[in-house]
Amino acid sequence: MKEKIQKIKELVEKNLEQATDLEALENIRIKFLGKKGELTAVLKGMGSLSPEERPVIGALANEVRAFLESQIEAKKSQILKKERAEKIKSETLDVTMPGKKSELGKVHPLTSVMNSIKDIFLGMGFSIADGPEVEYDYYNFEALNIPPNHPARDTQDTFYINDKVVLRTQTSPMQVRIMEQQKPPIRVIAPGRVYRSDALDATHSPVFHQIEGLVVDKGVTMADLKGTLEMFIKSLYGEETKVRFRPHHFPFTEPSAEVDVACFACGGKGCRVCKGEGWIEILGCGMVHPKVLANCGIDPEIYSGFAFGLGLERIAMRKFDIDDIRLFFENDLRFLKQF
Ligand code: 2NM
Repeated sequence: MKEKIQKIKELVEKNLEQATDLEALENIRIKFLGKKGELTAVLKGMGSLSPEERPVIGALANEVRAFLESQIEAKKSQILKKERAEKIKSETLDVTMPGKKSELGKVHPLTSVMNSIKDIFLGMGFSIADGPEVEYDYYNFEALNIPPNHPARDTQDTFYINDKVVLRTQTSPMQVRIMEQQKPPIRVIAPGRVYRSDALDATHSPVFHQIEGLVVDKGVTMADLKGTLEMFIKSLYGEETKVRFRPHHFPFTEPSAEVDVACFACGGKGCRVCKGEGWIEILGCGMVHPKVLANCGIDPEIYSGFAFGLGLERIAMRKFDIDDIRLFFENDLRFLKQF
């Protein structure tokens, strides 16, 4: 039995010399030292030995097993070292190879105009509010003094989720929420996506963006409205821009106005861009209706406020001379690359 063990030892050593990869190494381990391996088989046959021989052979077998295991480990690290060296040798860097150009994305034109507008209002001390696009009918209409039969509520314009829930048609519901939560002074803009059930064409999209603003405090007047909006428009379009306020009607403001700027293309003479008007409408505004303030828990005897709203797409279309609103939403790279 001693000889058998000695033989196995020699065989393993011989096999190890020839092994060149990890797989061969593992096969050797299994063949000789594994559960069904040759050395294990020898140990299993120890029952036939005499009681004197048994401990001697047992010790020898264990000694050989330990020796062979360490031999295998040594060979293993030798092979790994060699494989690593070969890998490093084969992976030389060609520093003269031209690099891969990674293309930079661009800011979407709507985002770019939105950022400019936000910056202007932040600079005037406004904060920015964000809120739900799926909104209660109450916040979108009722609280804003838009009664049940008002044409703005017509199902032709509004996407209804159910009797009480709509996709917001303006961002002013956010301002109702703010007036409910905050005591004046309030100075906030609410930018975001709004939804109207319009057919898609060159100038209409069922999804577009609005920025609405709100200021509420003691003693806020129409003069504050005019000053703030003139400053905003001149920051956006340039200091020389001519601005005019025209009477208008909104259910949530009284009095209400629309604001025009002198056509940047013809300077006011009338041309294709302003459709002969000489003026281009930019935004709607007004003094917040006392009923709206009261609906939101603000006493209209103590506080007053002004509000305004503008559409982002129309401003961006004019700024970049884009004649089709659909271009903003199609994500055609040939379009987006130009900004
Ligand atoms: C506009 C025009 C005029 C407006 C009113 C309010 C609120 F909540 F304070 F009543 N938010 N926005 C408003 C006023 C919006 O958009 C053309």
